[in-house]
Amino acid sequence: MSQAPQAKYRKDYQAPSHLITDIDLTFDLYDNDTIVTAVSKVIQNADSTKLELDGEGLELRSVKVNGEEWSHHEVKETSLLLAELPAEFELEIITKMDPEANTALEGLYKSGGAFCTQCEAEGFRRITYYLDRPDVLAKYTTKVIADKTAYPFLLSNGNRIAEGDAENGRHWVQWQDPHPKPAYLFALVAGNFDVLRDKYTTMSGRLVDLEIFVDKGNLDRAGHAMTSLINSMKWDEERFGLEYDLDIYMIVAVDFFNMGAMENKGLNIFNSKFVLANDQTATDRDYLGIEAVIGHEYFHNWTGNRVTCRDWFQLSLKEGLTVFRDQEFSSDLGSRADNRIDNVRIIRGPQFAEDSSPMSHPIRPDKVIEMNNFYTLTVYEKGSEVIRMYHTLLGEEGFQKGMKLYFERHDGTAATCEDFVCAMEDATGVDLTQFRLWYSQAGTPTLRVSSEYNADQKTYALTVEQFTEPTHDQAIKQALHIPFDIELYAQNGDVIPLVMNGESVHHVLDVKQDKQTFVFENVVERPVPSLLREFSAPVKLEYDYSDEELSFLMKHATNDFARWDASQMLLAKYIRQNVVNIQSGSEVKLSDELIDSFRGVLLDANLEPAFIAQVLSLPSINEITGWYKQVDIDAVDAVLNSITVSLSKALEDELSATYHSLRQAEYNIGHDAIGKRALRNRCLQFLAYTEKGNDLVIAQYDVANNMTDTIAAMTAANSAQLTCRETLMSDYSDKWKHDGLVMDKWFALQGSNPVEDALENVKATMSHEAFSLKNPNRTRSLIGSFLNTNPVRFHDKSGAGYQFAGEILRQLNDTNPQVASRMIDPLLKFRKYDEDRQALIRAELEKLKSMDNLAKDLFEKVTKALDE
Ligand code: B3K
Ligand code: ZN
Repeated sequence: MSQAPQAKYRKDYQAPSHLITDIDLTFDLYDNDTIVTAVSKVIQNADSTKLELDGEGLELRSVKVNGEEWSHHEVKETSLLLAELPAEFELEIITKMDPEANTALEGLYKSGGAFCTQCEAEGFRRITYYLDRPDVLAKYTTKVIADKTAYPFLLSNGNRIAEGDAENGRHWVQWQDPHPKPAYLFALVAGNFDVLRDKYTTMSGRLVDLEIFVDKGNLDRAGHAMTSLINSMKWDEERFGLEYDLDIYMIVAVDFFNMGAMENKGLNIFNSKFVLANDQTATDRDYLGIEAVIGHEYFHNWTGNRVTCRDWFQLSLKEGLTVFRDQEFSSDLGSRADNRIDNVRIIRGPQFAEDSSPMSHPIRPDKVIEMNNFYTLTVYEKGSEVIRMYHTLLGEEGFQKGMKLYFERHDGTAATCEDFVCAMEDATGVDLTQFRLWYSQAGTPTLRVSSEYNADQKTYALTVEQFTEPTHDQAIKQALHIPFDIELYAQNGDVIPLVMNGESVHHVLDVKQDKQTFVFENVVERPVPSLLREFSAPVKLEYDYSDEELSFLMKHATNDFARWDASQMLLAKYIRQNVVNIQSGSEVKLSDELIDSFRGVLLDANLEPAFIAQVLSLPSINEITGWYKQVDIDAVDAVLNSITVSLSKALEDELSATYHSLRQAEYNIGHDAIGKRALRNRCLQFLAYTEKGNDLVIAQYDVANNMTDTIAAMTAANSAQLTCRETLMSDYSDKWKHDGLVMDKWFALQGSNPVEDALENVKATMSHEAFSLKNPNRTRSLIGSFLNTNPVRFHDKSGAGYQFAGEILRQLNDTNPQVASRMIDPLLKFRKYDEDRQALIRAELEKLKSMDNLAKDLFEKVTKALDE
């Protein structure tokens, strides 16, 4: 590396030296020599005659100011410096770039046969020299010129204003976006597609054209995306009063894409994984994922596009808020409890893990080397939990008042997280001074709770202590404002009204101090407390529940989430205990109490099947890893396997009865049907470990009329290592080998295959005809699942798994640093493992660090991990 990459700090924010009000772009598209002409109207915004424009990987052809060649310019490594500029001018820049060589999939690149773009966070600078920062908002006009046969569709943001034919079989289309926007929302697509069209009438009666572009032949897989889009538009009007603001909304599905999707104004570009689905190719989870991501990108139109971010440190302003909105959307359309449980699993698993890793950062980071490294679970998912806490503290009405004021104040501008807090405060009169700490403090707070019942006084005292362990980035922590939702139950299950100082109080307590005691009156018997209901804050809860109390809560808590949470706490107790048992050479034991509680849930006809399926899902090994300073991965794995086997033995009859009773002849994706399949397939995962397992799994695979059941059978065969595994895997591969997206499920199973020679198997799978390290979906499916969902094999003490990861990372560093940077995460957490493993992982990190061309993305993570 010529020079170590430099960090940027939030505190150094400065307004731009110039504003750009309009930009007129012309793209003459060719695979290797695309010429971009950018004509901008530029106005001085500070007392400066110099302007430094961002640019990377560009070949400068010419610079003109007010029509004259401008010699006062200097091409630097990542910028173009212009000098002696007038106060206001027209700037014309012509550059050349090579889309086909762009394997990083950032800026303008080719996906399959199509041209497409990805500009967030800082990809526009790979298209032309520009002020590539989110607080510079301009009106875009874009002309796209390309070969007419190969690229019949030429798309960009806004409305189509003109089109025509050009020389040599080429044609052009010109687009104009009336809404000023930052460069990261720019998009361009050129290709040959099938188009699914529909229309939507907004609440004020405007007609919007909806168009979904998919690869030729995939039209029968676009329907669910369209339904999801229409549902999103309707939901945002009904719940948030927000209406769409252009006459056309386009979504293009591409196969080569670094993340899920991108909210470019009027022209979303999607990873095809989040568009394409039919019964034969997609699982229920895929369908729900599509609904969530289509919703998410649509909701960005207001929270992200209409009000954007002043700088990238503010990313959670749009992402946390938009994740909250998409979670609410999914919850309103489907099961609230099921969604909440899924979201909480993510926080307690990978988000808590990130908090305690070298990459730990607050939802509003203070220091960034590569912005793409901060599209994290912390910014997104914890960011959404922070928005949810406003909602819990202010209620739906107060929250919506705050949203309204936020839009009134900031529509059409670039705002900060502080602006958002102010809007919430000013709209409701609630003081959020201490609450603001959630934006600046990293790490996971712990709430340590104890209780004391006084039978004479009839009082019940809950003492709540909060503390946050130091994180890699911050040593000193302060007390946060934590909404703490509780309920107290009498022995018969009745809810005990909460009374303090003679007055009835709300069930959400305001925890604000390091240590605080809440004394409840008129409590006539010792109650069972339900704590942190709905996971009212992203914290770890410590309370010494007995097994009886947890079983009681599994039956009597008034909401599904709390009942599920009790089941998880009960399991957690046994997992911890049994890890100790295994380490000391004794056997895994479960109590009758635990087995009876799970049997009770399985047989309870009043419970939703989806909920029962959640109760029967053990915490992931990654979540469990977070419970320990150093984890014994082999012991945890052995315990999880034994618990699965024990439960399947103890509950075999009930599991089997449930499994057979839930068969559905027809496939549909209604939420009831999804819930029933979820439970049935959960039962199958247990039954796979019984004697009948192999036959049941084969039978299900053979008769399955949908991908959910097919994959469930294969997953069961994979985890229980059934003899039928090979046959099912090769049958599937024969059928789907020409479809990378469908093969991803197969690659993921290969990655997570617990077989002893898993690594050799993964390596061999890399030469499968459907695999390519150039495609991020393929890479994530095979390599990502080996690194993240096959802990025992990946962490094999020979170190072979780490060496393999290192090799792949070095390759990806050269072709696609963003994907490399996602892949490296499990290695950053090496301190979780024993000394020998630590040394082996460190060696791989050191090797990466010594690379000459180490990308900023990996540089940032590797140095953070090693320099602690
Ligand atoms: N805003 C994009 C994410 C861009 C990631 C850039 N590395 C998708 C989303 O969150 O909706
Ligand atoms: Zn987003």
